[in-house]
Amino acid sequence: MEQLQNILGQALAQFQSTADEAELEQIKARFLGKEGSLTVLLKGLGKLSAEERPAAGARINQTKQTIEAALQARRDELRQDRLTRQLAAESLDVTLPGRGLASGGLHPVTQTLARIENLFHSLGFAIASGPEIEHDFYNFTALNIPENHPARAMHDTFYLDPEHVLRTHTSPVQIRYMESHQPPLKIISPGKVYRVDSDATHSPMFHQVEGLWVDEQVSFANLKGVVQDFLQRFFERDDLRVRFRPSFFPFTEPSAEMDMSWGDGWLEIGGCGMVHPNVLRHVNIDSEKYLGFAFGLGVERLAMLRYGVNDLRLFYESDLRFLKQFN
Ligand code: 2NM
Repeated sequence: MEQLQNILGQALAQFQSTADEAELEQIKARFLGKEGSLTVLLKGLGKLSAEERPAAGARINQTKQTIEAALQARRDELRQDRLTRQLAAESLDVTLPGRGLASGGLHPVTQTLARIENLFHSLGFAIASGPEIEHDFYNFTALNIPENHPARAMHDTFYLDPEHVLRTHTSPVQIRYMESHQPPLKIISPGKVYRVDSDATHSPMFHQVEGLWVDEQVSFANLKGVVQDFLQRFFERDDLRVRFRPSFFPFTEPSAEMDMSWGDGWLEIGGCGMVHPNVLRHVNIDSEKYLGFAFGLGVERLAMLRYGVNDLRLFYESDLRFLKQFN
């Protein structure tokens, strides 16, 4: 009896003495393991007399059950403590303010392109696009630019091979469109173009929008009206004036350069003309029945004027301090 009381007291005390779950299992072995003190007592029952044995066995088993219950209680306690600590360590304060996401914005040239497309669309023009790598035929030959024309020279044009170039204007889009559509047709072709040129006012890649209207009865007067209407809407100025100076392009005849009033002077804004009959012939449009006008505008130029940007290169330096102003 005394020994049992001792073992029980030690077991209860030692279970309480540790806060470590693995160590608790080692302590358990001291009492209930193969060599444990209670196990040894149970094995010793055989030495007792037949009369003493049942009562002693019952007491030992009772003690064993008490120890096992205490062990399980301590296990549960330690496990609960561990979970409580873990929950505290992993808790999140869902009321903290978020980190915030910086929102991006459209590049000023992209915004300008969208504005140009919207305005021409409202004037009845469809939007056409095409490849930036072009065959010599679409970029030059079909546009009545002869074999030895200076615009074909290496210093103006990025050649990929003797027959393929980075398009130097978006006119090839219009050639392709005229090949696959019958008049009347009324399109603009906005997009990237490439020329071997780089300084404060020239970028090797820039954007153009070209317009084309082919029908039985279109005149230079219509051209002037469309361009003036567009520019007045683009700059939101009813008093904006447009002036046309005689010029030369291989693909138009007659041809003109366009200026618009700006402050108390004039600014060159693009070129235009009546589509040359040779161009119409290249795309199998009857040049006796149809005629058309075409014009080209520089998108960066329009963006610089609209936003008051004085250096073209700012558009392509990816300086966020500059770009953020357009959000
Ligand atoms: C310009 C100036 C004048 C033009 C001509 C054509 C086409 F394909 F119809 F022949 N598209 N664009 C043209 C005419 C472009 O840009 C300064």
